[in-house]
Amino acid sequence: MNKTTRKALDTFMDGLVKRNPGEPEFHQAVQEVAESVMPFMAAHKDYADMSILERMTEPDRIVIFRVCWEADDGTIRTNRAWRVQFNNSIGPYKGGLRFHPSVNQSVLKFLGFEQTFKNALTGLPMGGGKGGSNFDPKGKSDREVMRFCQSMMTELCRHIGADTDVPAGDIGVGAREIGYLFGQYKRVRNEFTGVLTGKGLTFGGSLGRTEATGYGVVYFVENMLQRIGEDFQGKTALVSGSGNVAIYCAEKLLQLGGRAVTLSDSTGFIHDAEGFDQDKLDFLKDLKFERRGRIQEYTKVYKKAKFHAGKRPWAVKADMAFPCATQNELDAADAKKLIANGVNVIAEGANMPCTLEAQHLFRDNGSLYAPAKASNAGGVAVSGLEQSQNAMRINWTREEVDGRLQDIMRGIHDQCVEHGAAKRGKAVDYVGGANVGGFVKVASAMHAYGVV
Ligand code: NDP
Ligand code: 2IT
Repeated sequence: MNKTTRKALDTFMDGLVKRNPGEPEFHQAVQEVAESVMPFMAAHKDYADMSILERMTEPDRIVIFRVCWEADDGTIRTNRAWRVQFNNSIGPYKGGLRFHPSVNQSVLKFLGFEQTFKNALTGLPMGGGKGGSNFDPKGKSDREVMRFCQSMMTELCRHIGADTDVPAGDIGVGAREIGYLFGQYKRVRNEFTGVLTGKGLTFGGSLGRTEATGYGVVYFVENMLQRIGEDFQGKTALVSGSGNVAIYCAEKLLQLGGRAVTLSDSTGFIHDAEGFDQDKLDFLKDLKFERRGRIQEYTKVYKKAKFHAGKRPWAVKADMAFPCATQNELDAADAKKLIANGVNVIAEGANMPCTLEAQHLFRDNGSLYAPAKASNAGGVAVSGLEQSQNAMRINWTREEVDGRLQDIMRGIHDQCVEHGAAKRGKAVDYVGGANVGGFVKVASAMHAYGVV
């Protein structure tokens, strides 16, 4: 980046930080995109003249509301919920709902901002949005979760719709929550439409949506490896998290000849040096998705595996790393350890799991580094396919959906290569490629609309 562009970037970021005080995650997500897009805009003056980046970093609107519900013991609880409708230039707002005590406006703005670029990369007509609540589903009964979801949807249903805004799952929101949310939408609006994705298979869900994010990450890396004449055979992987993304990432790695050797949750990580085979993954699916247990229980059954309380897996020796839990779970110290251990492939399953410093270390090192908005787009891509199936009132087979997912992930990979092409013997800049690829699509639509 030359001096003039660096100065323009700093001035832009100073303004953004002033306009959005106390939102560090949002600043971080914008900084990463601006680092890629400002040099591009220096060569494409019409985007700068139209203030596209300034407009793109201001959400269209944010709805904030109270959610009251009654706990099993009769006490009345109050949570806060949000829907950030970030940008609908290329389609209805689309993005998940997160239920976690750490949810706040900064987290949801970073997620909605990133979603806008990710959705554009899929090639499907989806804008960007995100929502959620500081509600903590852990330790709550099914009935409590149901009452919370019904109360939340009673308000949310005024702001969403199949052609307006289509939420889905994210941390803490899976099949159970989507069922309760969809049931309440249908009841209040008297409408059976594709207003949510990730639905159950008996009421409009798509085959393959549950697995799509984790499988998609591995398909993305398969493309990266193929480009340099490699594959997964015999490679080991550090995977963090043990939710929807992490478990299906480990499953697809296994199917393609690799092995995950770690998984984690908020209590610590497990290390199984032999790797997770299908029996072990089935045990983990039951433990985490049905019984909602803690990861340590795995080591009671598989006694050779070790549990490391309160730790993250990044110091374990392996070939690849797939952070699939949450934002900023891999920092500069972790990145240095990974590089020192020879881990050369880092693919983000979670959204923004690497700090900006960690990301810079990987890029400077020439690692094969896949940024979230490219590598975890498989989930929202199959959500887009679910919307199409709902609109046509048909269901595709698992093979049809999986084939389309593989095509979409290859398409995203190729856009990254196109816009982040290797220069002077350097590695492909997948971060720059994803940011510029997503930006160009949204920006050209905004340009066409004039000043709106
Ligand atoms: P789940 O709720 O299914 O699983 C989340 C996992 O991450 C759990 O193992 C959880 O542990 C762990 N985790 C969550 N928050 C923290 C935290 N603050 N510290 C440590 N561990 C934590 O969520 P998903 O698998 O759906 O989502 C994981 C990531 O992937 C998120 O960043 C999400 O935004 C992203 N993503 C999800 C998509 C999807 O389709 N579901 C699509 C694209 C991205 P514990 O159970 O102990 O809380
Ligand atoms: O971060 C994400 O892409 C998701 N949580 C999935 C969003 C969706 O609409 O399927």
